[in-house]
Amino acid sequence: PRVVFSGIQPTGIPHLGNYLGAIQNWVQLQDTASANDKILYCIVGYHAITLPQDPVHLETERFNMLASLLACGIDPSKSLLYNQDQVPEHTELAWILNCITPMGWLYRMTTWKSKLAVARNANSEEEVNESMLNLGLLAYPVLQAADILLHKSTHIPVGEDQTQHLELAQDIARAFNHKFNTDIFPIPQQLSTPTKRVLSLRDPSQKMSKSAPSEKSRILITDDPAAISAKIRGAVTDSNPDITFDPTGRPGVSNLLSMLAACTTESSVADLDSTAQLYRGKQIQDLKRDVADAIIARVEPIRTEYERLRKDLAWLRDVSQAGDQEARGRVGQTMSEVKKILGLARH
Ligand code: AQP
Repeated sequence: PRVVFSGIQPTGIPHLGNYLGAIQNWVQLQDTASANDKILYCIVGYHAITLPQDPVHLETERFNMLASLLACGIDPSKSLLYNQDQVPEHTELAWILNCITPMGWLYRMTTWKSKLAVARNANSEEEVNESMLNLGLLAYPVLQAADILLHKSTHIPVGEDQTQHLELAQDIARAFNHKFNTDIFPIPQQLSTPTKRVLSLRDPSQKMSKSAPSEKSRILITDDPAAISAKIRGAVTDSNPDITFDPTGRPGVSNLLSMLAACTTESSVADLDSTAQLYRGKQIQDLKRDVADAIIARVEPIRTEYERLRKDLAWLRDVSQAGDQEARGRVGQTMSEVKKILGLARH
């Protein structure tokens, strides 16, 4: 049986990258799971607080994320959907894993390096070095490994930006198993979608991200048709008028083609060269119009469902509390096994 697990930070409404790179796959895995599989998705509040968060805002974002995931098709009768921050074993296991993870592994993470670069740019006046950033930010991927290993997860559907973190989780699982001569943790495998990486509409050298300053850089699953059309019309491409698929040389236009394919084809493998051929002799505006229409067709039902669900706070609370309770019930066994292995069993 498979244990499918993934998480998302409550740091804003999900964008098309989160949806096409991860959430859509979560729904598909949930809907095609066999009776023995376990499907778990969580909202990772403890990851969100590795950067400063306004508490009132964070509370709202946690509900927004819950409503977003439900609107995208996560079904609490098929998947266990819960809040990581309401299950203390996540941080308990993270502490244990902190104690076997060399800091060198963490300093190598590109996410850590980019957070450091952002901090340096924001404080260009003063010298910013690693020792001035918070420990939680460095340990972020260890908490992620704990999230995964706490459920003995086998399959992890995430976007390409998470590959390095997932490899670290595999290394930590192997290190724990080896150190204590056990096979308690399966080595988790990454599951990717064909649209592994959706790019920013303003700067196609970057991934689409919730935290990028420009709202025009991302399409939210709650954007209305007019907003989607405007953002796609403004998407940065290049000066070559031809429409060709070349992700390295022409990331902007290639991003439009891959979003189009992801929103129109039902099959899991999109042949982007042949999508590009359909636009031979046409203009970038023609492509942008079709991309916007395809995204609107995908997003509009989600947006409407989100609006409906977000008003039903009582139901959201019920779903969330039931999920948290079930999750707390599931993790005790693994934690007891881990503590026994360490010599920390209850007397
Ligand atoms: N641009 C992307 N393309 C494909 N997949 C993506 N994911 C994120 N951005 C893209 C995938 O979405 C899942 C949940 O992301 P997250 O919120 O936990 O992580 P993140 O990488 O921090 O996402 P953001 O949107 O960029 O948020 P901020 O700006 O707050 O850091 C993951 O599976 C991720 O791979």
